[in-house]
Amino acid sequence: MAEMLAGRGGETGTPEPLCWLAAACLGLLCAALFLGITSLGIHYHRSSLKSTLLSLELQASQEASELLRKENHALLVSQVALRSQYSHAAAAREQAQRDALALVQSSVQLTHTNQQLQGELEKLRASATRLQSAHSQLQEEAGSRLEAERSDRAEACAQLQGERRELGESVERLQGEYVLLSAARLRLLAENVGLSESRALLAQQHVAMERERDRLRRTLTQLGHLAAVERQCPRKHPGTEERECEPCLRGWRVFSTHCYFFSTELRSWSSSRTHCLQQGGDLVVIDSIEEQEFLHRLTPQYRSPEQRYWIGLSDEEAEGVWVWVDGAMSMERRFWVNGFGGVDADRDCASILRETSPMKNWRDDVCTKTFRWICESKALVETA
Ligand SMILES: [Ca+2]
Ligand SMILES: [Ca+2]
Repeated sequence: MAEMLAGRGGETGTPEPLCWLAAACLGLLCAALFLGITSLGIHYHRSSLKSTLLSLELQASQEASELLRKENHALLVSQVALRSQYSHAAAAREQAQRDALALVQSSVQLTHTNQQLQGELEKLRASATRLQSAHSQLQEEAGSRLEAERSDRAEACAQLQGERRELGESVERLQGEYVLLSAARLRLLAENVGLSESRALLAQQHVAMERERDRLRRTLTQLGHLAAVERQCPRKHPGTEERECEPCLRGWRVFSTHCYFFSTELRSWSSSRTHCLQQGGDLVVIDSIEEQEFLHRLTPQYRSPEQRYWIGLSDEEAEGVWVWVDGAMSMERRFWVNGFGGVDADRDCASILRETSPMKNWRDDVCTKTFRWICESKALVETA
């Protein structure tokens, strides 16, 4: 353009400074325009850069916000977990405090127990010391005693050896005596056989004599009856056989169908029985409560313990087995005084004595003692 401007100035003959000025102004204007465009581009470029930076910052801010939100959530979760852990830790701390208190108490108790055990240990140590001392003393005593016993036994052994020799001699003597005794034993056995035969013979004689005794008693009873008839049945008229009988002998008491004699003399039990047999009766046999009461009524005047009446009851044959004179066993209707009538080898005969209770007045006594006695016989005739 400057060149164009310069051509036009040369052709027309216009002055050159104006051209140059116009060219300069144009140049300046172009330069200014170039600068404006350049600065505008730069400004645009800066604005673009700022926008980009802002966009990047915004994105970064959003990411940071998201990160913060996540961290916040994580922190909340951590807070909840920490609170739960704190609760557990608080409970554990309380349990630990209780355990610690219990441990303190246990420690105090253990300390007390330890002190007691320490005291007992001291006592045991003292006792052990005493025992050790006693043990040593006993060992010494035992040693001395053993020594003494050893010497005693040695002496005893020597003595026993001497006795053994003497015993040997005695054995020899005894063997000789044994031979003699064996011969004597054989002689005694032979004699024993002879004695056994004699005993059997005597037993047979005894049975025969008992039978003879019973026969004689029956004869005596019959004779008594005959004598009673003679005494109790006097003839109504002399020279005639017509008789009138009394139920009992004179001096006897009648009760029911029997007669009873109460003696005034004193005799032993067997002598009393002999008298009754001679009178045609026997010692009284009490075989009913009524008879017991009758006898009780007729013995009022004799209250002394020595004034008893023999009755026909004894355990001479077998101790403790009480048998009446008619052979009946006294198993029932026993009217013993308490403490009497048991087993007593010295007291084999029964007597009665008027006691407070009419049903308890029997006593056993020594048969050879002399008491009164009561005879009983059947009445010769029945009373109306
Ligand atoms: Ca009777
Ligand atoms: Ca007896």
